[in-house]
Amino acid sequence: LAAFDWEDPFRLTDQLEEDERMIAVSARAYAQEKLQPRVIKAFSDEETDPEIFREMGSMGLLGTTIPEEYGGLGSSYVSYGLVAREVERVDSGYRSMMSVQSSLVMYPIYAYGSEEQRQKYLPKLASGEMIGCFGLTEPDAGSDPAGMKTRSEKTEGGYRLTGSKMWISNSPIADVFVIWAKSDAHDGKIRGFVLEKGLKGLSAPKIGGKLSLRASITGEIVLNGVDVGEDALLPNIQGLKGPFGCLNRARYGIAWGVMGAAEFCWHGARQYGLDRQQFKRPLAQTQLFQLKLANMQTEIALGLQAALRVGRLMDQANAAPEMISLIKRNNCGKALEIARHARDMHGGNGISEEFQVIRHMMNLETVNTYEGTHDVHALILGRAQTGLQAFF
Ligand code: TGC
Ligand code: FAD
Repeated sequence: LAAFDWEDPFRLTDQLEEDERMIAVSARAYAQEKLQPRVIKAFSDEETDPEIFREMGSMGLLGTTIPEEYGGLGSSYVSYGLVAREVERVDSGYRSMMSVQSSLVMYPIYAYGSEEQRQKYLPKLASGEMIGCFGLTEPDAGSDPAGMKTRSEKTEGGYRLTGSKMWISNSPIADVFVIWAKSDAHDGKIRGFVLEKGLKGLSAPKIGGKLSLRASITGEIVLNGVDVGEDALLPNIQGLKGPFGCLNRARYGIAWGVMGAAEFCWHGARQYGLDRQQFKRPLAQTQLFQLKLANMQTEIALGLQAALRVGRLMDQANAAPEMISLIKRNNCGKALEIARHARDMHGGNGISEEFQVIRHMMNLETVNTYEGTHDVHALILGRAQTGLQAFF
C-alpha cells in the first residue's frame, strides 16, 4: 500500500505539470522570503508597499496567463491558481493586489482591448511598473452591479464619466483604472473604460480603518466629469458579461488562494497542538484537537482538488461560471471556518499577531464577501438548479 502524506493527502503535486510545479516553487520562495517577513508590520500599520508590484512583476507573477508577447508568461490557469495559493498562504491582501492586477486589469485589457491598448498597458502592468484597479462596486450597487449609477456621456472626440466607485482594491496607488459605466452613447449598456491617473476630475481617496485586509490598500474612485478620448473605451465588450468575464478569473484564483491561507492556519494549529502541553499531554493528543485537524485536512484536500479540476477545465476553455461560483463559495467558507478553529486552538495566543491566525481569519471575512458574497454565489447555484432566480 502507498504511504500517506498528511500534508498532501491526494498528492496534488503529482497531478501538476513540470512547469506548474516550477512556478509554484518560485512563487512560494518569493512569498516566504520577501512577503512573509514584512506582513505583520504591514497589517499592523495598514500600509501597502507599492514595491511589491515591481517585485511580483520581476518574478513573473503578474498576468501569468497573458501571452508572452504582452509581458505575461502564457501559463495555464492551474499555474495562476498555484501562485494565488502561495501568495495567500502569507496574506489575502497580497493575493488581492496580485489578482486585481492580473485578472481584473490585465485580463480585460487583453480580452476586450484594442491592439493599441494592449501594447500600451500590458507590458507595464506585467512588470509592475504600472499598478491597476477595477471599479465595478458603487456605494449603492454591490451585489447588484446592474444598479450602478456611474454614467458616460458622449462628447466630441470621446466620453465624459461621472459617478463614484466604492471599496476598490489598489485604487489610491493606481496608475490605470478599469471603470465600468452605463454608456448613454450605447443605449445605456455597461461599457468598460481605461483611465489613467492624473486626469482632471479623477481622484481615489483611501478608505481607512479597515480591520481586515489591512496590507492591501482600498479606496474610492470619484469621477467628477472626467473627460477621456475615444481610445479609452474597451471596444470589444458590452454588458455585464464584461466585468463578469474578469470576475470569473479572479474568483477562480480566490478559490485556490484561500486554500493557501487555510493551509497556513491548519499547519499552525497542528504545530501548536504538538508543542503545547495541557493536562500533562500535548493538545494534539486530545480527541477534539485531532477531530478539528482531520476536518481541516479533509476540507483543504477536497477544496484544492476541486480548484484543480476547474483549472484544468478553464485551460480547455470548458469551465462554466457556476463551477467557479461553487468553488469560490465553498473554499472561502471553509477557509474562514478553518481560520476560526485555528484561532481557537491557539488559545489566548490565537489573538496575537505573532501567531498570525487571527490576521488570516479577519482577512478571510473580506474574501468571503468580495467577488460575490457567500450567499450571492448560493443564489447563482440555486438559480442554476431550479431555473428560478431568487435575487429579487
Ligand atoms: P444576470 O442577468 O445573471 O447576467 C447579466 C449578463 O451577464 C452575463 N453573466 C456572465 N457572463 C460571464 N460570466 C459570468 N459569471 C456571468 N454571470 C452573468 C449573463 O449571461 C448576462 O449576459 P447577457 O448577454 O444576457 O446580458 O445578472 P444579474 O444582474 O441578475 O446579476 C446577478 C448576480 C448576483 C449573479 C451578479 O450580479 C453577481 O455576481 N453579483 C456579485 C457582484 C460581484 O461579484 N462584485 C464583485 C466586484 S469586484 C471585486 O469584488 C474585486 S475584489 C478583488 C480583490 O481585491 O481581490
Ligand atoms: P451588499 O450587496 O449590500 O450585501 C450585504 C449583505 O446582503 C450580504 O450578506 C449579501 O450576501 C446580502 N445580499 C445581497 N443581496 C442579496 C439577495 N438578493 N438575497 C439575499 N441576500 C443578499 N469591488 C470592486 O468593484 N473592485 C474591487 O477592487 C473591490 N475590492 C474590494 C476590497 C475590499 C476590502 C472589500 C471589502 C470589497 C471590495 N469590493 C470591490 C467590493 C465587493 O465586491 C462588495 O463589497 C461585494 O460585492 C458586496 O457588495 P456590498 O458590500 O455592497 O454588500
